[in-house]
Amino acid sequence: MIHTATLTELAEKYISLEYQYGAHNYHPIPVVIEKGEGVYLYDVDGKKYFDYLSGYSAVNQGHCHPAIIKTLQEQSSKLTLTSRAFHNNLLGVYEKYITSYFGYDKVLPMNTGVEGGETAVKLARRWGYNVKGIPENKAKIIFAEGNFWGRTLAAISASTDPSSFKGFGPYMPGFGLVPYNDLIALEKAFQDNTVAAFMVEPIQGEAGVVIPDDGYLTGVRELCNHYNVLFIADEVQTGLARTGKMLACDHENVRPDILILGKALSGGTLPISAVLADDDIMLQILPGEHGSTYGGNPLACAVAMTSLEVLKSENLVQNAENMGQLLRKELAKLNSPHIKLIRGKGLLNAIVINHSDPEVSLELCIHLRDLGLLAKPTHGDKIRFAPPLIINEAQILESVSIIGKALNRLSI
Ligand code: IF1
Repeated sequence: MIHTATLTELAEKYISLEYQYGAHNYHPIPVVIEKGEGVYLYDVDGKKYFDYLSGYSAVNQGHCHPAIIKTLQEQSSKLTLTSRAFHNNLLGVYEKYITSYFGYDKVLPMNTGVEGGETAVKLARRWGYNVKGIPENKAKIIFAEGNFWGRTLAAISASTDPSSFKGFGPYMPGFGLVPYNDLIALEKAFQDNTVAAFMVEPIQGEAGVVIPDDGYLTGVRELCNHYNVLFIADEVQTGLARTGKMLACDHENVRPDILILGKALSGGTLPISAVLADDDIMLQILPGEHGSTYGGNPLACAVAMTSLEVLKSENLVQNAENMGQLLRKELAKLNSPHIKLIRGKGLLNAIVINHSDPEVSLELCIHLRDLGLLAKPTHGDKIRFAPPLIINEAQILESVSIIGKALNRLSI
């Protein structure tokens, strides 16, 4: 039994509306948020919390960042959508900005992270047929076990998590799997010359912040070069300063052939994703062969440029690195018998607790909530700690004090 604070009538009212009128496709932590500002969230009763999920790394710049909101307000009162049937005065400016920001020839703008993944898979297949010479409809894309790149039928066809794919078959053909962090298995898979690409997260977020061995990404790059296979990096969650580098691939200075970004590309204000590649890949898709209603809309272009600018102007890469090191050091100093493992890079961290029963990690998150910090378990015994990258030293120390108190409240 979890002995925790009960919800107020007001909070219960909002939750019951969701239960009555909304699909039951989530099981949220019982808290009702009304306001976000920087590293803090406020519930409908005015209680303040540290946000240690950051919208799954969509809010790297902090909630309602003033500069991003200013851009959002100004552009949204001027022009929000032209569709791609017409040009506008922001798309080309944004495309130049983001391609020089990350060093690629071109960008294909989409909306959600999973649309970015779908776009990358389509680009890889088309490149496989037109450039690598793979027979029509025979292209294979390899993924790593434990991957997560979204909820579409293609994305779940690559999944090894039954809660993602079970009961939604039949699945996308031409997808293969190798163990994560295993270069021998990857090279074996590449013996098949119908393989067009390998799509991988540089750190697996949903799997519980699984960090591959040093040299893994370098090995992926070398094998992809050797076997003429495209390296697709899914940096939807790990990108944009989250891991203490602008891209997680930068930890090994490897350059993927196709880069997928999302989430914090808008600072948590609206869905914006982007797929970057050089001309030999990007120009395989011809006019009218791919796109979306909102992809590259002028509001998204304006917001994305400000969101990217904030990462640099507020030095969030370095802050994520410094505060991440401090967070892991202070968590270790707790010496809690409940903590089995602390792992992470930058401010993408997780603790693995010493209890396999998912009820225990949920109980811990409820105690954290009562003490003023919001976090969520992933895959049973892991709890992700990923605050906005603007967090400062005093806030880290206060957070760890809360985490220590919550661990001491565990009833086992
Ligand atoms: C949910 C998880 C995280 C992602 C990576 C692509 C996407 C995601 C590495 C797709 C999205 C989100 C989805 C969201 C919760 C969250 C999540 F728990 F589902 F797995 F972060 F780990 N690549 N991740 O992490 O991006 O289409 O959602 O914009 O489905 O509840 P999206």
